[in-house]
Amino acid sequence: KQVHIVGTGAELPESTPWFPRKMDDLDTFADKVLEMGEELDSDHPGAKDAAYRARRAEITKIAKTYKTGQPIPRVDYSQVEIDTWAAVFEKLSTMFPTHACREHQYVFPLLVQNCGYGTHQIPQLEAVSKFLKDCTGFTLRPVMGLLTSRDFLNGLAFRVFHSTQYIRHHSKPLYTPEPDVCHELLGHAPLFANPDFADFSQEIGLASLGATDEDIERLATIYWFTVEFGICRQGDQIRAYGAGLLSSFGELEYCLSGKPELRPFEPAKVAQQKYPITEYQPVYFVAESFKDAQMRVREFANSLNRPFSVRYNAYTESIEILDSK
Ligand code: HBI
Ligand code: FE
Repeated sequence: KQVHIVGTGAELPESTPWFPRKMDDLDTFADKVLEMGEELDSDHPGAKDAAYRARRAEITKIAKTYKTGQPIPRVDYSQVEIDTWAAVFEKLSTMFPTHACREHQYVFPLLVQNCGYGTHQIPQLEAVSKFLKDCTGFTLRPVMGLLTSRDFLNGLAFRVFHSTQYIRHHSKPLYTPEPDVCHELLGHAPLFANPDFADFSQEIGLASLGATDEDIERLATIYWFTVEFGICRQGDQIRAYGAGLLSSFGELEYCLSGKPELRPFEPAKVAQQKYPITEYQPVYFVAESFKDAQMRVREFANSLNRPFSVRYNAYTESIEILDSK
């Protein structure tokens, strides 16, 4: 189906990859998960635990059937699951005051007050999603596991963050090879309550709509070194804002230890950086602020090879396509 570009009568080139145009187009992502959606890799701590796998299937069923606009169904977590959360929560919350950026520290107590954050329960996605919506318009959507980079980034254009709802295996509370509810709620959620960070994240999402596969790769790399592993300058200190850091006891310590290499956040360079996914990062990029990072990403996005530009209409929850670059 051809799509007209506003104000020109021109059409999107046939070769443009499909992208969601309205919020409920995101419903089509539900069953397109990469590995670990249902099956677990052989090196996953829960791979041989049939009860754990069955429990995951029970929880991911919510994401499989979830539709735009519905409240996210609650999960009644077991005591074993709550104990896993508690171990992660206790360990990380002692480090946040010295290692997390000020935006994360500002929001964290609000999540305790409003969303049930604490040692003794796992917060419900619905409560967190409602809170974020009030702060910045961001919402959470339950997801079965890893989405493709394209689908995952496209969601951000709508201020939607795809969030897992299951928890890591209890045998290794401080380790997970994939996103889980601890990573999403302790690492990601607090930052999406910050308006500048929300704008920054959406900027990456907008750039990903209809982008070529090569440009998706570049944007996914920028996402990796910011939303997942970003650090930022705050006064005379550096602090972590990336969720991969804020949800990892070991790497949170390491990234600010002076050992890894730190470089300034310049998207064109960041986009070319190779990175390991199972070890600590050898290099981190330092943002001066979320506003500055957003401006740089916008400039980078304009340099990409896409013959149209887009903007999000929050009233209609849809994407408008414009011809001017
Ligand atoms: N899918 N559910 C989910 N969560 C993520 O954090 C995620 C993803 N897919 C890809 C991805 N992250 C990134 O590594 C980038 O490729 C965007
Ligand atoms: Fe993440």
